[in-house]
Amino acid sequence: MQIKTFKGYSTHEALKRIKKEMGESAIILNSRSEEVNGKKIYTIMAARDLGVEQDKQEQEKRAIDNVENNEVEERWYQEWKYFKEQIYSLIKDSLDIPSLSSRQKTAIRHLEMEGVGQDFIMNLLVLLKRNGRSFMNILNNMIKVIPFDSPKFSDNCHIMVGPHGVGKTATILKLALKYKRENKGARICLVNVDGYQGKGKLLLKHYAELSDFEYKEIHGLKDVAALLSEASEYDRIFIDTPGLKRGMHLDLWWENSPLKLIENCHVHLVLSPVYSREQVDYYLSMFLCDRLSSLIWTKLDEACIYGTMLYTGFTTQIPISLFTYGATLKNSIVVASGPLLWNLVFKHKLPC
Ligand SMILES: Nc1nc2c(ncn2[C@@H]2O[C@H](COP(=O)(O)OP(=O)(O)OP(=O)(O)O)[C@@H](O)[C@H]2O)c(=O)[nH]1
Ligand SMILES: [Mg+2]
Repeated sequence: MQIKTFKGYSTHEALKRIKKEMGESAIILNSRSEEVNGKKIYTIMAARDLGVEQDKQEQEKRAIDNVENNEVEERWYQEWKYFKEQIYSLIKDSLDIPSLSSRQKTAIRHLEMEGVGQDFIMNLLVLLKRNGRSFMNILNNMIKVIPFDSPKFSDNCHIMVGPHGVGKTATILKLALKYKRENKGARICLVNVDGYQGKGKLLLKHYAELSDFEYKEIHGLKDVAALLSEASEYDRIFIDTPGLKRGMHLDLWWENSPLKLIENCHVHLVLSPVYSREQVDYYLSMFLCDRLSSLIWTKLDEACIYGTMLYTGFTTQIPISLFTYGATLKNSIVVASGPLLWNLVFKHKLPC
């Protein structure tokens, strides 16, 4: 797809240019006028689909380039990881912190066993040595938690991204039902960009019918333009996306997706503590980018350790916003908070 801005001394002139360059199938995304040196200039933003086939070819070519670059990066990463482990064991032994109580030492050992990773432990030890503040204060500063219902996430449009099968569709349904329960008469729209995923699409459609939500599908720019023109009618719009192919990156996928027209939205990366740190690293290499607003952790009920949540929160500095902890849609979702997180990590206590 192609998006371009056209200018003219009249809308007619700008439209003529659009027609000439983009053809009859072009769609108008927005238009505005401004005065420049006393003359009115009309600016129109238009878009056209270059065709699914061309988009697909471009995506595949870029995916192959990515795989080649990733192999070189992977070798560097493994070497660097090895050096870091050596340095870590040397520093850890020499880092004598007399003020550490036996409870704190036990807590640090527990965090190590949870799999938070060496960087996390090193940072914690250095901060404890440097300013000796309360242990929990330091932990709370290392991991950001912002509840999903905080004003920070007040835009009505929420987009879920993440690996296949992590629970994106289930989380959207749980969120929509929760929002409806807490806000009587709320207008909620469920949107499927998950074109190839029959099951997710059917689930969204089914629950939309049952629960009186609006249901929409996005297949191209026109659908997004239509959604944007109605967006203010909804209290919440939840958008479901497909998992990404190996070698694809969220930024690249986004660039080629009609979703790129959406400016005001929150993009949440959905992950689960059942993944190992290596698996999380792999997913971060696919999804980590500036557009992410929060981390949502699913399948807490299926995990036996929770260190990857701290590892990811610390390495990305992206706030944790939401937890889900059950395969059923009822009573299995809660907005994140510090106490819930630490109860999970230190006591393995589920939020329910
Ligand atoms: N136990 C448990 N199961 C969950 C949770 N969240 C989702 N699931 C289950 O995980 C499976 C996959 O969930 P989906 O919502 O379809 O996952 P998805 O990310 O949308 O998957 P794709 O659309 O295939 O990428 C379903 O069987 C869900 O019921 C959770 O918090 N706990
Ligand atoms: Mg799905």
